[in-house]
Amino acid sequence: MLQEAVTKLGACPHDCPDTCSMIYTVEAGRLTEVRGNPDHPMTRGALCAKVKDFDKHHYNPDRVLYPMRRSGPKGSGRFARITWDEALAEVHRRFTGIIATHGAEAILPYNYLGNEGVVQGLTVGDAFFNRLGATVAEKTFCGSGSCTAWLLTVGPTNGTDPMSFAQSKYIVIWGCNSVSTNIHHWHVVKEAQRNGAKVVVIDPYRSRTAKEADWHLMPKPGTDGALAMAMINVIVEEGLTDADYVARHTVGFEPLKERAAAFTPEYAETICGIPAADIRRLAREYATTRNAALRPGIAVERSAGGAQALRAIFSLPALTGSWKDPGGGVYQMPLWEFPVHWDRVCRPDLIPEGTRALNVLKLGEILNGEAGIDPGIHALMVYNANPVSNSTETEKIKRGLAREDLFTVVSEHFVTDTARYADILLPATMAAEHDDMMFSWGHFFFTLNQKAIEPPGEAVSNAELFRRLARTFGFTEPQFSMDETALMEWYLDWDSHKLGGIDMAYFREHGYYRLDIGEPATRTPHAEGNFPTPSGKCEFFSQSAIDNGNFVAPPFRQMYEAQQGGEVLDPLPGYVPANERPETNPGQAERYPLNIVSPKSHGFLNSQYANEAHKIRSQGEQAILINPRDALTREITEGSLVKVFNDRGAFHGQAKVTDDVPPGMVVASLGYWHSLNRGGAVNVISSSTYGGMGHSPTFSDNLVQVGLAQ
Ligand SMILES: Nc1nc2c(c(=O)[nH]1)N[C@H]1C(S)=C(S)[C@@H](COP(=O)(O)OP(=O)(O)OC[C@H]3O[C@@H](n4cnc5c(=O)[nH]c(N)nc54)[C@H](O)[C@@H]3O)O[C@H]1N2
Ligand SMILES: Nc1nc2c(c(=O)[nH]1)N[C@H]1C(S)=C(S)[C@@H](COP(=O)(O)OP(=O)(O)OC[C@H]3O[C@@H](n4cnc5c(=O)[nH]c(N)nc54)[C@H](O)[C@@H]3O)O[C@H]1N2
Ligand code: SF4
Ligand SMILES: [Mo]
Repeated sequence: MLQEAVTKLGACPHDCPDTCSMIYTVEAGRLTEVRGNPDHPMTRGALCAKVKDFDKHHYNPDRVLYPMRRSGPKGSGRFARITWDEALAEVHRRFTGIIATHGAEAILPYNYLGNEGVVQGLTVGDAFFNRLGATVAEKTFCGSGSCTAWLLTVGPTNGTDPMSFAQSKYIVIWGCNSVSTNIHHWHVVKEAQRNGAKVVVIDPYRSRTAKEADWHLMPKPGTDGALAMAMINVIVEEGLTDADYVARHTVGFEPLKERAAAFTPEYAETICGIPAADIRRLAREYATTRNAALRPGIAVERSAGGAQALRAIFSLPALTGSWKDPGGGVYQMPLWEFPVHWDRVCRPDLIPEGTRALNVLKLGEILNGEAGIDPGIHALMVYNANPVSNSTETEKIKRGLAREDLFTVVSEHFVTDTARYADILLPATMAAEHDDMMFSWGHFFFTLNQKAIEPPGEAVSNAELFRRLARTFGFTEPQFSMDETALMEWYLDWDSHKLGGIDMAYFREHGYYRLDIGEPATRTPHAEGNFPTPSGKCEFFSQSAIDNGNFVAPPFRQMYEAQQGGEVLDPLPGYVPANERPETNPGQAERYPLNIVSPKSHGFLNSQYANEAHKIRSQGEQAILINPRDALTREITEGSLVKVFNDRGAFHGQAKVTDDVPPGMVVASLGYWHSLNRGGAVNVISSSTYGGMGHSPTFSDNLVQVGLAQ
């Protein structure tokens, strides 16, 4: 007899602002289709190009299905199957040996957002590693500088609802490629555009999103601070501020005005390259159009001055009073108001007093002993992450991972560039094979992901992996034996008014719930100030920047109170020159004259899917976008195999000679695997230097040279 197809409501597990609600179809125990949920107001029934055949991803024959032990040299990717008991016993034996000799801090967890769920995501191993006494990993790949800037200026508020952009009449998308990276918000922007909104994109190259804008402005990478300060200059000089709003709901207008006085559009033009007349026009249009919204992306923070630029950007709507309008204000990362007991998830109370934290953007230095740490790292456990693709100075990471005395455990779906170095490789489930609860950084919905099929082989969820590890180490805290549903029940703050009295049964029936924090069409959270800052106002001038100094906000260093980093910060927004630009670093630019920007690809999700032939076919091989002028002087023509390099490393790609990129800059998208690409991938050239705040990365602040490959 034919079995009926059954459906389950799920959620996309990816590190993507859209957090789509999905419908899994299962026939005879097999996942046969994954669709976007038509009822969900952001998903609107459609998944992106990456995930629309998600069922096939689950059945990829290359998946890691069993625990394995390395059987070839490190990096060879050769493994032999073992049992779970053997794998766990070996991890136990090696970890306890290392703890006995070097102390528990010699063990470093490295994880990020391969999966983004409250249960299976960024924080899944924290309680276990805290209990073990391991080094606390600080993980600031994405949004950390921006969040520090946000908290200093407006505090932990969700800000503008991305759905409120339907009401906007002027939209500035700043360093964000929404068409590829936030497609479900782009639909809202398009709707506003059809209703007469002007869409402005600020991006150093003509991205897919820039091509669809009404107006595209091209600052040099890492110079947004000058542009934003010049906008403030024009708004103040031309009397375009909302004086009443400024007087009642802001702190530090006078010193900001004084700081901005130097940033005439003419001066800013010399820094960012945008004509002064355009800067004036942008400032005037933004300040004088009601319902003007800002959407800064993740890329703005990726330079020495990125976070300071963002503080200037976040100051704009308080200067003009656009927080008063539905579809005004700023959509940054609206994750602050999800009612989750993060202290229960991460268990900071289990961290032994005095345990050090290390930032894993510096993994190469850490593993090679350059970071001057004692004890050095003798064991590394990687899960939800692929540092060889996504971290910085990745040649150095590979050298570190090749150390014979380093014990490396990796939990993965595939034998990634990182997994190739594992001593013990463990099989992980994909989304349809486990339960999870997703918060979002691109809308206000909690979304339940329900297990729809049994995992293949011996794959286990991350939560189950840490249950098994905790049992092996004899840890008895109750959460180490709670199943996924019990964890969700315990983690969510069901008493919060934002959950409106619903329960798990509601989620199982409906799949998602919109937080009770106002309706998108009318919502104006800061019309009357109400900024959750120390002063209760929008802080142009931040006393805490002086008093408390730099800090890494949650969630980047576990989800508990912000960590103070010590260095005193500038109390005002401003322009800080990039580390690596021809004007600021002429010595380096002599050898490496081109700035490189490495945004997200359209077809991959960070490094995920970049091992699947059909996805590579639609995305194309690694391309290096270069201006015809820079190509000509290097005898590069369309399709030439080129080498991109600096002192940190070299990788190859195919030249795409195009006016989409201005002279002096090249673009190479993130995600390609070293093992499948000729000679490395883009992060071999990325510096591990922090950006200005929150220990953000500097992926947009690197100089390289490009030449024909030999
Ligand atoms: N298709 C796809 N979608 C994704 C992802 C993916 O890998 N693929 N990854 C997800 C993740 S983890 C994230 S964080 C988001 C990120 O999504 P976005 O915020 O869109 O970030 P990026 O794609 O890195 O960069 C966006 C744009 O910023 C520009 N840019 C780079 N440097 C600068 C600068 O200094 N100033 C300005 N003004 N612009 C600059 C780049 O040219 C690029 O076009 O996307 C998520 N969505
Ligand atoms: N040059 C450059 N570098 C960048 C960026 C850039 O724009 N330019 N972007 C940065 C940003 S914004 C981010 S967010 C980071 C992303 O860095 P990562 O979080 O490392 O990125 P992903 O490639 O999405 O995921 C890593 C791995 O997690 C695995 N995984 C997925 N789900 C699970 C699971 O449930 N369990 C386990 N055990 N594993 C799982 C996947 O198979 C994948 O190999 O990269 C950063 N690096
Ligand atoms: S990757 Fe983003 S856009 Fe694509 S299905 Fe997942 S949440 Fe939706
Ligand atoms: Mo990210």
